[in-house]
Amino acid sequence: MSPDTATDATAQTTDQRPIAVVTGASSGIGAATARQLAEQGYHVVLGARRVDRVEALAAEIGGTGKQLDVTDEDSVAAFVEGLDRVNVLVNNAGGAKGLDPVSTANLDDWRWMWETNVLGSLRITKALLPALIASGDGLIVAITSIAALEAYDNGSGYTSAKHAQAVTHRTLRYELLGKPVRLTEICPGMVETDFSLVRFEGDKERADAVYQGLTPLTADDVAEVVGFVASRPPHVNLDQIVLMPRDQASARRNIKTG
Ligand code: 8X3
Repeated sequence: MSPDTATDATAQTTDQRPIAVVTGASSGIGAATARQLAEQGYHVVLGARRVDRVEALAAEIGGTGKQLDVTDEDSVAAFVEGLDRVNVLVNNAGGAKGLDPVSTANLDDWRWMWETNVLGSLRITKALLPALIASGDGLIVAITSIAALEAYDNGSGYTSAKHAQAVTHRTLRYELLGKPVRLTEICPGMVETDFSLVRFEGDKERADAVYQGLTPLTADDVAEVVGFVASRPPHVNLDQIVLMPRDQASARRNIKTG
């Protein structure tokens, strides 16, 4: 097996490319980021629950695809097994479920949002932190959201989870001061991916309606920003980047809402 089609950790050790780990890499921003970083010369290790998808994409971009459920300790342990050398971690796995007011909040949806966005990012970060520090020039990118900066009606399960994920990430920025690891938070607004399809439990009509009447960002728009961040020299830390479509001015205001 050539290093370009490596599918196990053993093969990675013979591959001299820097290693980037991307979670939630089976679609959307995660998949686009994996492609972007591979183009920039990284051996990308892609993790997602849908292992067939990450294996297929890994084969295409000369990376490694592994099953990963960030909500499951054992899955995270198996995923990081053999990952002794890591230069970049992109915490992208996460998402939203539902749009319920606080008064009728669905606790199962809340649990899922907190488990994936907050604890999921925490699990992977903890597991890979020693390798990122040992790399001498590590980078952790958290894909949060403008929901990590603002509250909006009916979104509290997601906005609270994104705020918590972001604060954990920002705290780590302080805690790692003096260590060779950069930390960047990327806060996208409306990006047309399967984000809304997941939020609305597969209701395509409702999901499509979110992006109708305006031009949203694409997953590639966000991935290019991750690529820019990763290509900065070691002394440059881009702390927080907010990107929205021109048609959106905040989580609560876009050209449709006025
Ligand atoms: C997605 C952006 O505005 O739907 O993270 O919360 S928003």
